[in-house]
Formats: sequence, C-alpha cells, structure tokens
Amino acid sequence: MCLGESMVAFLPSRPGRLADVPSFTRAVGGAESNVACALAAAGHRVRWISRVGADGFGDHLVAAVAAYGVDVSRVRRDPHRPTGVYFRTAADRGDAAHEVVYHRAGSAASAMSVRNVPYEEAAAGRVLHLTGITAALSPECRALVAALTARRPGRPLVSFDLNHRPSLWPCPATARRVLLDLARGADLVFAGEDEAARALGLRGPAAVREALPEPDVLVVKEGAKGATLFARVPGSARDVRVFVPAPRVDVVSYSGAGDAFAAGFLDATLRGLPFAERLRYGHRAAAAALAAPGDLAPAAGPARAARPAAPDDAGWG
Ligand code: KDG
Repeated sequence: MCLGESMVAFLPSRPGRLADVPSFTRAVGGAESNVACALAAAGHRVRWISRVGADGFGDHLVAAVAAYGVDVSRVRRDPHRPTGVYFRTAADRGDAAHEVVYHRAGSAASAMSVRNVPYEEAAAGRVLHLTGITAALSPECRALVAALTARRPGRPLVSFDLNHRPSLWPCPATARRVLLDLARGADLVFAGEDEAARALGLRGPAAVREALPEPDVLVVKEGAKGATLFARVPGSARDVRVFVPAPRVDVVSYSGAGDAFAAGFLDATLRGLPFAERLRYGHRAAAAALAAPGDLAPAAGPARAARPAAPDDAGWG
C-alpha cells in the first residue's frame, strides 16, 4: 500500500532556465505512486491511496498509474479541489539553476485526512509506504501520516522515506521535528545523506542512526558512492551494518531515483532477500530511473526470481 499525492509533472523540452523553456511534456510525478508503479512492475500486488481533483489531470494520473498494474480503486475524486501539477527544469541536483515550481497548495491531495481516505485499509495491509512529502502538505496530511506511523500491534510494516522538500515546509525547524518524529515511528526508513544533513543537521550514516535508533532498518543513501544499511538484530542490542556501492550510471535525471531505490529495496524485502541484496535491488532500480528523463523507468518486464538468504546476511522478511 502506498499513500500520497501525485501530480501531473511538466518536463521541459530542453535544458535551461524555466523562463526560457518553450514547451513541456506531460508526465506523472509523485513519490508514493512512483514506488507503487515500480512495485507493480516488479510483480507485486499494490494499491495507491490518494485524492485527486475531478478534472482531466486527475483522470490522467489515475489512468497512468493504473497502467502500471497498480490498484487505483481507493483514489478518491474531489469535486472542489484541483489535481496538483508541477513544472521543472532539466538540470538537476548540484545545479544551482535547477528550478521546481509546484502548483499544489489547496490541491485535492493536500486535503487528505484520516476521515477522507480509506484509513482502516491503509492501516491494515502488509506494507505501507509513506513519505515526508505528505506530512509537509497540510496539518491534516501531517496528522494522517502521524496516525499511520504511530506504533501499535498488528500494523503493517511501515516504510518511510524522508523525502525532504524544503519549499513545502513552513520552516526548517518544523521540518526537522516532524520528519524525525515520523521516522521514529517507522519500521523501515530511507534517508539521503544530503537531505539528512540539510533537514536534520546529521552528518554521515552513523550520525543518522544515532539519532534514529528506533526503526528496525535504516538505509542511508550516499549518492553515487552507495548506501549503508543499519538493522537491529532481533533479541540483541547489536546493529548489523551493511554497505553496498552504487553502480556507475550516466545520469539523465535524478528525479524519481530515490523512489526507485525504495521500490527496489521493498521488492527484495517482500521476497525475503538478505540485506545486501535489498540494497543491490535498490541500486539497480535507481540506476534505471537515473537513466530516464521522467520519474519512472519503463516497466521492467517479468518479476525477478527470489534467491535464498546467505547465512551471514539474513534479513528479516
Ligand atoms: O521523488 C520524485 C518526486 O519528487 C516528484 O515526482 C514530485 O512527488 C513529488 C514531490 O512532491 O516533489
């Protein structure tokens, strides 16, 4: 189960400043639906929960996500609020000229709350993937994510990607406090090393783990270098620490790479693969997304076969 806002994304027809881009191509953006699409493409049964406007952009989003094989039957239409859209330039991370313009304030999804989404269903699946983007959309959305990440017996495996979007938060202190609180409630947390430094003031994987000892599994993504995983060993105070380097990639766009990583990691987790293999699945999926101009790599074909866990690296299922 994935819950969050998706938007129609407008990708530029050529690099350069937004002011100079003459035309845009329509695509789909949305961290949680990206994860849902990638998981469905990998052969999993997955449902996306959200709200969109009763408008043409909403029609397009629902159809585009459904085309990946995702169950969209729990996406509600809001006749009073529009579907969010956003525009971006082609240059990405590390480029000061990179621009993203959201038109999502007051969107249908920004009004999501425990009352207007199928909350009980979201709270009852096997895995629930959420991100910090939803928490930044509105106080109602924040309360929804807080309720879903609150620890209680019998809940799904809660996966939480920090996904810090500075422009969506009222102030850096609120972002830091809320993101840390939500991550502490999750079972599996993904954090980029750069966003952990920027949003949480935590430098390096060990510092992130020290501040976030609660999740059973914490993955700190270190960009082109690789990713470090920390996992609690059941019944012991010991943490397993695993690092897997990232493959070399000729990057077309960074957008969606983190979501692809999360989906690859979840795919391998659902297959019961060892921790190192989960990181490898994450890297492979991220590499495919990095080589594509939009958020999503084309559907990858048939699901990969599961491999038994290596004894020195067994992960929980
Ligand atoms: O991770 C990719 C997303 O950032 C993109 O699709 C848009 O969901 C989005 C957001 O809120 O930034």
